[in-house]
Amino acid sequence: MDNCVFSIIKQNKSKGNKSLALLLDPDKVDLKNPQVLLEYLENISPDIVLVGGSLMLSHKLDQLVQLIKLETAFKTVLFPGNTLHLSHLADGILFLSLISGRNPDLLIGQHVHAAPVLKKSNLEVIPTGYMLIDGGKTTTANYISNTLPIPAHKPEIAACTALAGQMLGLHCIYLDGGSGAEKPVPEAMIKMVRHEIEIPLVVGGGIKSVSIAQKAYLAGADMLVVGTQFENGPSEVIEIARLRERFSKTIT
Ligand code: 1GP
Repeated sequence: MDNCVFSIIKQNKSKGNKSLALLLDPDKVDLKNPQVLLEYLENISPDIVLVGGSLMLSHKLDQLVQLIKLETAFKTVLFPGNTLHLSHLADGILFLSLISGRNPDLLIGQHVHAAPVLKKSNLEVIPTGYMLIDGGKTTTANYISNTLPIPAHKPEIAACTALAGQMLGLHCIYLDGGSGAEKPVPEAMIKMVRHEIEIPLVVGGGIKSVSIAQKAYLAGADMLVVGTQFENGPSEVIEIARLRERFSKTIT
C-alpha cells in the first residue's frame, strides 16, 4: 500500500472517512516531559501530525519532529510559516501557496527559494492552496502574511478561489480561520467550496468543540486541523478524535 502522507488523506476521502490532523507548535509543547505528549498522541491517534506555526521563537522544530518519529508511528508534516521552518527529519511538508491573498512572495516567491532545497530532501511535498478566512480577529497569519483574509460572509469568493487552486493543479485546499480563531470557518463556506472541488478539503482554525467539528465534517471537510484546543487541554480533542471514528463508521 502506498504509505505516503497524502495517500493517507486521499484514501480516507475515497472511502468516505474523515481525517484529523493534530497541529503542534514547537514553541508550545513541553519537551522536557515528552511522555505526557506521547500519551495524548496515542489517545488521539491523529491521521497526521502537523508541526509548525507562523512564528517560531524556540529552536525545537527538529527536536519535536524527531521525538514523534522515534517514539510513534505517526507521520509528521511540516506546516511552515516561512522557508526557515524546515526539518529534514519530517515525512512531508505542506507546500503552501497563499491563494486567498495577493502577496506574490507567499503565492510563489518563497517557493522558488525552497524548491531546490526540497528537491534534495526526502520530504513528500504536498502542493496546498492555503486560504485564510476571517475568523473574527486579526491572527498572526493575517498580520505576518500582510494579506486580507476572505470575509466569512463571502463563501462564493472562497469557492471560486478554491476552484482556481484546483485548476492550477494544487493537490488540496486548506481553509484556515487562523490559530485560535474566535469563529470557525462557516459551514456555508465549507459546503460551497466542497461543492466546487474534488480534491481533499482541509479545514482548521477555532475548532474547539465536538459540535464545531461535527458541523465542519458534515459540511464537507475531509480533514480537520486542531491546535489551540489541544494546548488548552486535550480532553475535547480526544472527543473530536472519537467523533471522527464514529462519523467514518456511520457513513461508510
Ligand atoms: C491554525 O488551523 C490551525 O493555522 C489550527 O487552528 O489553533 O485554532 O486549532 P487552531
